[in-house]
Amino acid sequence: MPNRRDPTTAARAAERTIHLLPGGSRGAGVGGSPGALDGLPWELPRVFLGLDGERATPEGAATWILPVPYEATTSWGSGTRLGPRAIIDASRYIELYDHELGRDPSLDGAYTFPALELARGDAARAMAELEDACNRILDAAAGRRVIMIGGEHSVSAPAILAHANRSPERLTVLQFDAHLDLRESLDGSPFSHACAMGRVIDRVDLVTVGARGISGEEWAAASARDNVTVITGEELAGGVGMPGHGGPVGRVQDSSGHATGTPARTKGTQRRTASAVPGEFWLDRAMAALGDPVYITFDVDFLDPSLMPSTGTPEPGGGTWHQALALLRRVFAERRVVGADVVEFAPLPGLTAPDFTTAKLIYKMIGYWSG
Ligand SMILES: [Mn+2]
Repeated sequence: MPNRRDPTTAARAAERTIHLLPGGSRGAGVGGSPGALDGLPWELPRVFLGLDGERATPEGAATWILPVPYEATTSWGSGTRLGPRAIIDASRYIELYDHELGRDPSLDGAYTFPALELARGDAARAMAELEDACNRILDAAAGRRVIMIGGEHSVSAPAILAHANRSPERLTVLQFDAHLDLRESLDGSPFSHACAMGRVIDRVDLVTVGARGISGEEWAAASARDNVTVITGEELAGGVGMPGHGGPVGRVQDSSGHATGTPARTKGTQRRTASAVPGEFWLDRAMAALGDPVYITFDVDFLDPSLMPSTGTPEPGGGTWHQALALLRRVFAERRVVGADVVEFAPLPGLTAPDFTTAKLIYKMIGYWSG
């Protein structure tokens, strides 16, 4: 665990203290206190990365973190309402220097909003409140990166709609998920976490990676649409994805690199030859199907439950940490990403590694996004 109170940090903290005083000591949690108390060994602020000073202010931060601990329609395991707090707590122990990038992305700053508390007992109203909030936050963001932390997956739909409504070009959603979430409704609610993509699929193109818990209805819906590309968990593992099914493999690109909308029902042997990196054809196929701009929704159950048990509907056979980063790295490098969320994290008491994994995933996204 990195010690944020190392000499370098302390020196920076001393600089910050000068303009925080008197009486505005953010880190101390003793607002209005005499400045002399600023030097006490207070814990790091309970905000993303534990930042303080100018780079943790809305104006001074290039990234805004929006916690939305909304949980209403969970199918099995519960606890996504506790997700944002656990992620934020864990994020304070991330090593801020990113050796892959050779820099410290936190220097661009990150501001953490208070959590949004949406209407309870009325999902339609809650979703309307969230879409309104996203619209107003995106207006205020003025180009800053906004990352929403769920909460259950249903929160993604209003955020995606807010982005789609303000994008002159058609938006592509890149979904990391064990599930397609393409149901029309679940348990009588069209706003269920299992319907998040079903609510937006008429408005956006969809590339979904890691699917392995798929209903017959969803598979049929995905197959019938040419704006949906599915990369299954089997395909991630080097298989061909739903062997014998054919299945929805979505758009392909012609030689100019332009998406054609032609169903790419390729055979496994052909697909391998096109890959620059053997065994990673799925990565090329995901990139080929991705339009521009892109919104990323990352359901943590994309990750294998051995790595990510802290989620409501875990499925075996998921993606690895490095597969997630490999795709994220390319998407941020090769597309214009307009927004992102990380959802469905439900902390398990006594098991902190998944909290840290999710926090670090968000920090890697910030690093790639700012590259
Ligand atoms: Mn899921």
